[in-house]
Amino acid sequence: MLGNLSSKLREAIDKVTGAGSVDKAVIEDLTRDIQRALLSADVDVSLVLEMSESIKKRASGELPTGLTRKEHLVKVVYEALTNIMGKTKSVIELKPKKILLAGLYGSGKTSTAAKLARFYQKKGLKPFLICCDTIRPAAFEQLQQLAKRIDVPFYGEKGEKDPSRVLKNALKEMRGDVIIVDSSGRNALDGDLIDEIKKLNQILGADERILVIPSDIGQAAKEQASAFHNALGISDVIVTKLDATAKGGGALTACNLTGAKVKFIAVGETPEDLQVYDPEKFVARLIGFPDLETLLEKARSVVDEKSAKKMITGDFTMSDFMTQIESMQKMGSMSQILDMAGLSKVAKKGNVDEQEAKMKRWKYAIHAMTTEERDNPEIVNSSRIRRIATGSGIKEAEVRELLANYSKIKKMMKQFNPKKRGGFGGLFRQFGMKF
Ligand SMILES: Nc1nc2c(ncn2[C@@H]2O[C@H](COP(=O)(O)OP(=O)(O)OP(=O)(O)O)[C@@H](O)[C@H]2O)c(=O)[nH]1
Ligand SMILES: [Mg+2]
Repeated sequence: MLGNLSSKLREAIDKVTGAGSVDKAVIEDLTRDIQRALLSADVDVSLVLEMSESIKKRASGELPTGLTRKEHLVKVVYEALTNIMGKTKSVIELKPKKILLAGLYGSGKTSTAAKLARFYQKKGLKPFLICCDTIRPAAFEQLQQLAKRIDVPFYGEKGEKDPSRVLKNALKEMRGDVIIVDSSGRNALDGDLIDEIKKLNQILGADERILVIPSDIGQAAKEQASAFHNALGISDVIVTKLDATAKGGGALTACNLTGAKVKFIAVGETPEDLQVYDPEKFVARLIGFPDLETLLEKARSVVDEKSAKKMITGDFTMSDFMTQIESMQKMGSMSQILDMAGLSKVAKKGNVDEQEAKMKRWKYAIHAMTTEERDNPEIVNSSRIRRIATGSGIKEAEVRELLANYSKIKKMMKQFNPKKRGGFGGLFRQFGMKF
């Protein structure tokens, strides 16, 4: 899978780790190899330069404790790729929504429409499919058959030439909660296509404007992504045909250009062949590193255990507090964490969303603090609060609440310090943490 990029990147990493010591020349060499690998995978040139610079900077940096140079390099390359395509497993919101699919001829829009319908159907929602491809002769039948196969309602008007009219009628006629609109493709980008899809977007008021790109798109990705992005404001990317051998650089380019992230990947022709984007699985394949998941797990536990220990013993600064908040966000949304902890039933949905939004605002407030304030939050007086509030766009009352929460948690943690008798030591030892 994604053969070229994977073997070249892997070779580049192996070469460095084969070298006795990692000096400037070795890092230069690595950077050039990575550039070559990305270029040959059809990643856009300016993006290649940008990425290889950041990889170079980080690869020459200090080696984190607990990681070998090789592990560190894999992690750096991994992060450079996922920064663009999506750092976390995509969270798919299960609520009523309107989806518009865009992409050139044969990119996989129609198949993806059915795949998405099947996905939401399995999650208990009521999707319906609308065929707004009035160009290709068999487009109507193709989607109709797929819809029948997965038992999802379908709307189309055979013989009608105006896709806007079809969409308007469909919206009047159909009831359901996930509306999926398939649009027509073209051989090349042209004004008609762009005008047509813009109109469809206006009528639909799409919540998700998804760019469907085949994994073998190559250098054309840039032009297509920017044309669709200018017309619609692409919100997500779906990469199709990842079951076939392909270079895959186009996905990177498209995400970088639109700022959108990969939402799903398609790995076959049937409606079942859709997977939620998972950076670890995706990039492991991309850089040809099957044991990537284990490696990242290790890297994460080194970092997290250190900060978790600080947290648990009550010996933490505002920065540690932020690390905790960030690592929680990296793990997915708060609602997912509550889910994992079996708490989702307890917390009403509204509260969880509120909590999540609050965590985000806290993060902004902590960012607006000086290093001194983060290390010693006790020094944050009223005038500092005012400055932090202004700097982060957060209400003063909320900055106060953050500080109060920090102190409260710190006090509580100190009280239950696992090193002390009657503390939480036993509990944490059960989870394999030693004190
Ligand atoms: N192997 C494989 N084939 C795929 C995948 N996605 C789509 N295809 C196939 O690619 C071809 C084109 O897919 P469509 O879904 O019709 O593409 P489209 O974008 O709707 O094409 P137009 O409507 O002509 O613009 C079909 O033969 C699909 O079965 C995939 O993930 N893997
Ligand atoms: Mg189609």
